[in-house]
Amino acid sequence: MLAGLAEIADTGRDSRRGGYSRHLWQGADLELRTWFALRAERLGLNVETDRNGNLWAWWGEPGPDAVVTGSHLDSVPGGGAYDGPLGVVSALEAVARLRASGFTPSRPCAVLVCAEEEGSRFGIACLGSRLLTGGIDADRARALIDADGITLAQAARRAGLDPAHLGADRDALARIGLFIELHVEQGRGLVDLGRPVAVASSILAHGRWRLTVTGQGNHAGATPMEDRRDPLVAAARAIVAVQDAAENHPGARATVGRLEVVPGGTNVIASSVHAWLDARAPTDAETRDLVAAIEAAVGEAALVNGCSVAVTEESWTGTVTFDPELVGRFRSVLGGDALVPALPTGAGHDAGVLAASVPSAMLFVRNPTGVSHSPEEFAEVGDCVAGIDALETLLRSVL
Ligand code: HGY
Ligand code: MN
Ligand code: MN
Ligand code: MN
Repeated sequence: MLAGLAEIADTGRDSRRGGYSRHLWQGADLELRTWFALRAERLGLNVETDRNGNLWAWWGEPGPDAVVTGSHLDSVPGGGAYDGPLGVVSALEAVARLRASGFTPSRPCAVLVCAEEEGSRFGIACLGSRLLTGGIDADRARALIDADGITLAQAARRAGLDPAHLGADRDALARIGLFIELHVEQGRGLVDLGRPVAVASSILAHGRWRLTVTGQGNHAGATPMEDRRDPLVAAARAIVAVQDAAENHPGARATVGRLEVVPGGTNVIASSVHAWLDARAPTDAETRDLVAAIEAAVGEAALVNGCSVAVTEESWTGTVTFDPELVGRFRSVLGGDALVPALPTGAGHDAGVLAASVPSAMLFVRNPTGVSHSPEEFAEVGDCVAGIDALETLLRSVL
C-alpha cells in the first residue's frame, strides 16, 4: 500500500460493516484532518480551513490563478481505502516531489481536501464543494440533519466554524485557476484497457431522491393479512420496480441502498418507510426520464398494498463533460492518446462540481477489482505510483 495510505490505514475502520466509515467532523474524519494538516505542514505548506470546512494546504501565499489538486478524505459507510484518500495522498506526494526537486512554481499551488464528498452524514454528495461554489442554498444546507438529529449548522459550530458563514465562498473560488483531482477508478475501464492511468472525459448525470412509502402501522399479531397496508412490503415491490425501470433505460443506473423503517419493531407492521434512490444516466434528460418512470412505477407498486409513495428530490448534478481541449492537452502531456485513455465515469466527484465554476480535470488510477464503495476497492502500489508520476508531470506542465 502507498506509504501515505498506510499511515491512515487504521483510521475509521468499521468492524461491523467492514471497510471504513469516515464521516464529516466525526471521529475518524477529525483524525484524518489532523493527519492531513500535520503532513502538509511537514512539507512546508500553510494549512487553512475555509468557511465550509474544506482544507487548503498552500505552497506559498494563496493567490489568484492557483493550481489546486486534491480530493476528499471522508467515505461511504463501509467504504474502501482508496476512494478519496488516494487523491489526497497523491497530491501531497506530487507536491513534495516538486518541492524536493527545487522546482519553483510560476503560480500559487494548493492541495485541497473537500468536506463531506460522499454525503454520508448529511445526505448531500459533494457538500463541501457545493457550498464552496454556491451549488446548494446555504439556508437549506444549514438545516440538513444527520441520523442523530444534529443540523449541519450545529455540527459546523462544534467543528469551530461560524454556521452563518456557510455558503458560496467567492474569494476562495476566485483563487482556483485549475483544479486536478486524482481518483481511484470506480469501474473496470483501465483493467480492460490494460493501462494504469486515464484522464476523465465525463461524469454521468446523477441525483438522489427520497421515496417515502406510507401505509398503516399496526400490531404484527393482531392484524389479519387481508387488513394490512404494509409499507415495507410496498417498498419491496417499489425497489424491484426501480430495478426494472433502470434496466429499461440504456446506460441508466438506479440504486436503493438505504432504507429507514418507521418505527422498526419486529412485532410492528411499519407505518412508513423511507427509501433513498440514487439514479444516474448519461444525460440530464435521460436521468429525468428515468426518475419519472420510477416515480410512476413505484406509485403503482405501492398501490398493490394500499400504500402511497411521495418522491422528494434531495440533490442533483447534471452531466459533466470535462473540457475536451484540457483533456486532449493532458493526454498528450502524459504520452499521448494511445498510452492514456479518456474514460467516462458513473461516479460523482468534487471535480465534477467545481467544473461548473473553474477549469477542472481528473486522473483515474487502475483498480484491479473494479469494485468501489466497498472494502474490495483496490489499487496496486505500482499503479498508484504511476498516478503520482502522472499528477507530478501535469503539475510541472501547468505551474
Ligand atoms: O456517489 C458518488 O458517485 C461519489 O462517490 N460520491
Ligand atoms: Mn465515493
Ligand atoms: Mn470519491
Ligand atoms: Mn404488545
